[in-house]
Amino acid sequence: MKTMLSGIKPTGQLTLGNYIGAIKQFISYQNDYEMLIFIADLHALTLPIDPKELKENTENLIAIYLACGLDPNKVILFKQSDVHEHAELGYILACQSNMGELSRMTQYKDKSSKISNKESIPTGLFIYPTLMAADILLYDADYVPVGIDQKQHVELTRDIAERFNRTYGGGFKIPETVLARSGAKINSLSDPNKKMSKSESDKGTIYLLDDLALSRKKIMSAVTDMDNEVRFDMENKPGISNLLTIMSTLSNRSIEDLENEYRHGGYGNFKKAVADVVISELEALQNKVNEIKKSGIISQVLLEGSKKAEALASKKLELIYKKIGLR
Ligand code: ATP
Ligand code: LTN
Repeated sequence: MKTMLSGIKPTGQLTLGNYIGAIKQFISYQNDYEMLIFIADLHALTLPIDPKELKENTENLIAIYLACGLDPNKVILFKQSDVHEHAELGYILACQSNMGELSRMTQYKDKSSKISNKESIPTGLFIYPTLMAADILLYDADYVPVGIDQKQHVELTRDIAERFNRTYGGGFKIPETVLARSGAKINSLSDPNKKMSKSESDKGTIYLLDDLALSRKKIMSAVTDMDNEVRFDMENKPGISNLLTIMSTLSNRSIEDLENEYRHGGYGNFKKAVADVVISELEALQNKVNEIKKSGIISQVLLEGSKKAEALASKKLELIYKKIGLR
């Protein structure tokens, strides 16, 4: 069976973008692959984060993974910092990468451009992709399902792995990106040309665990256009197209089907239908998350997951240490 691996950073409240673009995809694959899903908590340190908030986000993220239906009997579910091999291989791969390729990463450019004093750009933000490469390469992942914004990091992982294999005579499997079939990019409701993002909290972001009435309000005031026709056209009608994507992925209905039903019914009517679908999904999810948190199973799930992950990771790290002459 092929191996699939992915992770999410506990940097904030999870959004509808994470849910549609990442978590729902993971669930759909869990029967078909050897699957590893982790909480990328070391990655959450690349920008300043409050320790208490990091702990809370981490607990919520695991609870959400479980509530959405990731089954710990099928999937190795763990926390990155519980498996020390990630940080160790991350260092080795930082030594295999160069400043040029890391400077070209879009996420680095975006996030560092928001820091006015260039001297204070955190080094961790710069070498983030080498840690991500370690996450992937430690487990010989064949496939890495991510949103479109992460594709460049998986490509860099391939470059680093190929370079390493050439230099040291093999060692790593070359992974492939798997993009979400639809919903690879859910956009902000207030600025539909921008990704809905958990670290840029604003009225355009729907948080999975947020107050439902507030989320409904955000959908009802989503930015659209003036022509009042519900039709998918990413270029000229990004707001409506984004809402169509959201509704289509959550209701398992095709975009054409939705266009046919809502085309001439007015935007208010369409937005209400989108809100109904989103809210009913979030309500069920929130109830399950609360149950899971109360049940106390989280620490057990993580303990078992990290043992399984560690068994695989330690073997790979030993092999790499041998290849480069550390053993
Ligand atoms: P940040 O805003 O801090 O960059 P993020 O919301 O992008 O964070 P990540 O932890 O980087 O969240 O992403 C987790 C996964 O969710 C990744 O696979 C990412 O591609 C996917 N994802 C995040 N936002 C969206 C979105 N708006 N649409 C689709 N997928 C998304
Ligand atoms: N960088 C990713 C999270 C992430 C990841 C990974 C995804 C860290 N390590 C390994 C897939 C595979 C992000 O910001 N979404």
